[in-house]
Amino acid sequence: MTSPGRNFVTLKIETDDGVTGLGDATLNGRELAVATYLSEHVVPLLTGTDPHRIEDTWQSLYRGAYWRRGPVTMAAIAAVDVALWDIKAKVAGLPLYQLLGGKSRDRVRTYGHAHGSDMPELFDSINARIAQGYPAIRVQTGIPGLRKVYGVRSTLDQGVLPVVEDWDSAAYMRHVPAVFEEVRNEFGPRLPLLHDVHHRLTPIQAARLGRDLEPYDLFWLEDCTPAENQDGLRLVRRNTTTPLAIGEVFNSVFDYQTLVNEQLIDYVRSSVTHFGGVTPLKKLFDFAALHQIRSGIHGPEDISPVGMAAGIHLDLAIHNFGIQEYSGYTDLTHEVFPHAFTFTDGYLHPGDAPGIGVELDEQLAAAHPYAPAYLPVNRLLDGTVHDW
Ligand code: CS2
Ligand code: MG
Repeated sequence: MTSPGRNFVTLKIETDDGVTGLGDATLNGRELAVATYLSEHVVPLLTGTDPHRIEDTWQSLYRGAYWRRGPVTMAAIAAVDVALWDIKAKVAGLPLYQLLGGKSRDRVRTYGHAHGSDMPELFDSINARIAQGYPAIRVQTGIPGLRKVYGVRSTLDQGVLPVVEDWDSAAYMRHVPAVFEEVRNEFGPRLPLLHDVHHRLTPIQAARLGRDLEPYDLFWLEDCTPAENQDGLRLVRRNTTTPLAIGEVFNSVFDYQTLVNEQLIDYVRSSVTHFGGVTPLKKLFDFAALHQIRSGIHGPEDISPVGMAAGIHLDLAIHNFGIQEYSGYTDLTHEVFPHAFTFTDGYLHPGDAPGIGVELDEQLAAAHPYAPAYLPVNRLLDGTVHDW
């Protein structure tokens, strides 16, 4: 575990021949649980096994635990899976994307985050992202009467207890269409715009918001309602043509079964790190492709450069790529995880180093130890807990 600006959990696997592979097991706010799951329950099972048997290892960790799915389990399995892919690709002397079928495109389109508490601040933030070359931009905004721009953390909220934020869905729904009206007027019709509702609306509210935002031609509306209620998306889908993206908190293909089979969404948002690794995420993307659903891998700062790199290899290789979220990292994080992937003019490339192309500076990592930190929690104006 290391905290070069925020906490990351990294697994390193070493073979008898001295080949090493890295995997990301970071679960924001629950890091110690995954680290312990790995060290106490997974590492003893791996010692002495054949690192080339990736599918078999995945199945034995998934089925062999008897207790299935869940973010802690799947982040731990993901770390093993990615480390083994890293090893296999290094042994082959190839960048991972070559083992996934080779490249389907030359580079990986990203979107960046813009946010502001009011319109001038938001416009400045969008202009800053455009100046950095981002070809698509996620727009989040302050809501009159609420204290904070929601769904955004500017700094690491370290501390023993989570920060409490406030929320009012009615105020939000009244305000957001007006924000997109102004953004479209200022930046024109071509700039791809995204928006994250962060699980806060009911299906009928989400349907209404999707409809209200149709004139502004969003690239996607993300997590419009808590999607463990997959049936709820039928109501949203029937009522709006705004494209929908879901899945950053999912950890298994079964979380998507209704959403994909009934084509209720347009983008699947899972990351390598939280979905059990490259092995199951490639399967999800192939399943999604049957329904013309595309990828939109989750890429916040709480996915480490190791998990990010694994995702970029997949982005380059799959046919039904949509977009990759990329928030960048602190300078120190880039130093702790020296990497072959590049970010140029808003596009990522995994690089051509053998493996996933990320190393870990263990000394530097150790100089920045884990520090307890939680995501905020949300309460309505009367004090009721709400989805954050
Ligand atoms: C967000 C995330 O990137 C996104 O779309 O929803 O920043 C999310 O809040 C964090 O990953 C939570 O750890
Ligand atoms: Mg999100």
